[in-house]
Amino acid sequence: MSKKESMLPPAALKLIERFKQGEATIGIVGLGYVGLPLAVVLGEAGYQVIGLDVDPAKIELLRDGKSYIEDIGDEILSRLVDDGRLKFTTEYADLAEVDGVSICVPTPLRKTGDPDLSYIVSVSKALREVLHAGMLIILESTTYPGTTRELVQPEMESTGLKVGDDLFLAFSPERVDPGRSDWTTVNTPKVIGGITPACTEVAAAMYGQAMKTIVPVASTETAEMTKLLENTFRAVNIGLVNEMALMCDRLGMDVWEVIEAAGTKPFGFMKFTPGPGLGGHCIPIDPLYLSWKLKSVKYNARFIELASEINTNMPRYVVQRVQDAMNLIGKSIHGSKILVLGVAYKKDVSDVRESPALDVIGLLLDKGAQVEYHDPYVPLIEGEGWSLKSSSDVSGAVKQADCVVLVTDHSDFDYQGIANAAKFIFDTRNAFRYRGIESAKIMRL
Ligand code: SAJ
Repeated sequence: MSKKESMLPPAALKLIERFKQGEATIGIVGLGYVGLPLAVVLGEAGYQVIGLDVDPAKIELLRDGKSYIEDIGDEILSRLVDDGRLKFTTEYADLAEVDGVSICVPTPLRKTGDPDLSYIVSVSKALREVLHAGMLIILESTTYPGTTRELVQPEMESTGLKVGDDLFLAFSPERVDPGRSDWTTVNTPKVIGGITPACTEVAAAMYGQAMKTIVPVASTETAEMTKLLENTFRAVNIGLVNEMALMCDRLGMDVWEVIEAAGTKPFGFMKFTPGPGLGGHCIPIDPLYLSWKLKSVKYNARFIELASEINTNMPRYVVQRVQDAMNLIGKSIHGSKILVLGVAYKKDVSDVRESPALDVIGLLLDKGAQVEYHDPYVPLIEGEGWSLKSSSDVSGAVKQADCVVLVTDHSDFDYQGIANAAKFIFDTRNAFRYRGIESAKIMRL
């Protein structure tokens, strides 16, 4: 036994042994794009896994070995289900005997823009009823520094059990990038911060059997803040490059050429590209958890606020640029046929959460345009007071449109065919020129 292990409480040592011997059972609460891949990875590592979700339809599909997450195939899922390694339930009572639980529930924003921790709170209260000595809880949901200690720990300790002695509590940020196959749950380094050092050790032992690289940090707050830095870094840099687009427009310069040239610097620079706005359920939202927390200590997180302001304004800027471009060809947006190509929040995914395309379409409709869209991944979309179906006849829609606005640069669009057939194109992603397609009828952000 190492010196470090000899400092651990007996319950920690026992739990670490159970993880290392592969005798442990793990519960996963929340079976979305984080929880389901995590359940599969832990099952593959040899654990017995019980996946819990409040949606009975999801549980029914999973019990039948049917995956609803693009990164998880039916084959691997059904193999683990058939082997009895993966079980699924809607009942917290089924977690009463597990050794560890990972909480992978959403942390959205309320309409007011404040963090919505209701899912974490409800799960903590439900888990309280099945908590037992010698159990580990890991929170994975992205949240502001302090959440694990201020919200989850009191709930756990209201049972009379003491975190760090009888049971263990840690935070470990999810780093899942949906659709990515090079960096996965297994090979992406896993940051883990415990309420106490023993909590960190126990959590590292659980994940260490399944993941290649464990990165222990000093506390749950450090782990929570690490994730927020990662995604704030992206939001701020995307905001910067979007403002570069506005500045280059003002100066009559080509921002895409500037970025390509800057991107040739082999060190000290990381390329981001401008676009129609900031979509997805991570990057637009996570930084606002941080700025909200800082307000509680009377600090104004200016970079985050400014980036959010710039990124949020990009759909309006795109529509203004389309309006100006159409004026050049003697047309107004009002009454014109406009085809929006691609509405998912980023290329080659079907997710439309926070997608800027919804704002672009809403603004075009407000200006009186006749709007159609085509997105092979998204059959139907709804905005405030409108809903549209994806046009099935994309070549006909391209031909009939007065202007085609490329919002999401899906890889499988026929860019050359679109360029040949369209009257006029506004490209918010530089997608045509990236493919060597240039024409006087193609304007860029
Ligand atoms: N975007 C730009 N310009 C860029 C990069 C992105 O406008 O240079 C836009 C995208 O179109 C999208 C939004 O920003 O609308 C977010 O894009 P993203 O590439 O950050 O994609 P996400 O939201 O899927 O981010 C995920 C993140 N994963 C998690 O939060 C767990 C992020 O940490 C990953 O780095 C990112 O995937 C990735 O690398 O693809």
